[in-house]
Amino acid sequence: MSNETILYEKQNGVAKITLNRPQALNAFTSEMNGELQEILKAADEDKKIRCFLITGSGRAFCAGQDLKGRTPEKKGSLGESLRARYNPVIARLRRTEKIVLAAVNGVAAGAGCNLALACDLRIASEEAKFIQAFVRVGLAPDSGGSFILPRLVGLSKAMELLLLGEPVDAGEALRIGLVAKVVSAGELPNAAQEMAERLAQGPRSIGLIKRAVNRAMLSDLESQLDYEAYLQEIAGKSADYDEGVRAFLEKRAPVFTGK
Ligand code: T3D
Repeated sequence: MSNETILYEKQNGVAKITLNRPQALNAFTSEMNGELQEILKAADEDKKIRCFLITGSGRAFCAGQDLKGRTPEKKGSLGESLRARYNPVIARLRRTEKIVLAAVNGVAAGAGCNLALACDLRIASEEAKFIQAFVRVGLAPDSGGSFILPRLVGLSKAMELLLLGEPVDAGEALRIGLVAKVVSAGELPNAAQEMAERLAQGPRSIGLIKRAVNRAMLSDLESQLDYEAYLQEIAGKSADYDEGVRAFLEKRAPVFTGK
């Protein structure tokens, strides 16, 4: 199966899913979210697949929501967008018993960062950067970031990353436990495929390990995803969000007013 915005390949029990809008750093459009949901469902139902490997085309992993579709005339309801387009993806990645590995090949920002964090493991290239970019455009965290990030790095570091929106490079990501391993950009595809195949060949219990940790750490995920959507609906109606998007598209720093 191969679509325009998502590429899909199967090899040795691994479903390799590549976000494929490199000209926009693999930012999400509705079409891309829809294709991703379809492909994840198909991979989840395929008994031969035991591991998902998610990566990006070109120089980025994923820059989150495509902000070109978020001007005041086009933005619509951000709460509805999250409930229909992002939350089902995050819930699927966590709830499948298949192990999900992200090969973070470049920048992962906003919902793109939280997509990577919702995976079970991350292997990063030296070029990778993780950015909780929401605050930079006047938004609150979504796609599970408010729930998963503090569980990965602790409350204090999570608040720092969410409130300041500064990039975390690959070395720092390894140090704070965001990623399992860092390799060179050239090594990433093989290193990630190798790790994915090892997971795909693991015992029946690896799915049970995931279920156990989900139950211990993530049992309220769905209600937090819904709460994030509620908060993003408020943020999406703010003047600061309109300014944040305008500033990004005009390639300048935003001037926020707190409104
Ligand atoms: O439904 C909803 O709206 C709610 C859900 C929200 C979830 C979210 O994800 S909100 C957060 C959205 N994402 C961001 O705020 C990140 C925006 N991007 C950036 O901050 C930067 O592009 C990066 C830090 C990711 C990378 O910077 P850099 O300097 O390496 O690249 P660049 O020059 O900024 O971007 C390269 C091109 O990609 C550029 O296009 P151009 O000028 O060459 O034609 C840029 O506009 C485009 N691009 C990057 N990110 C996005 C994007 N285009 C649309 N949307 C993007 N998110």
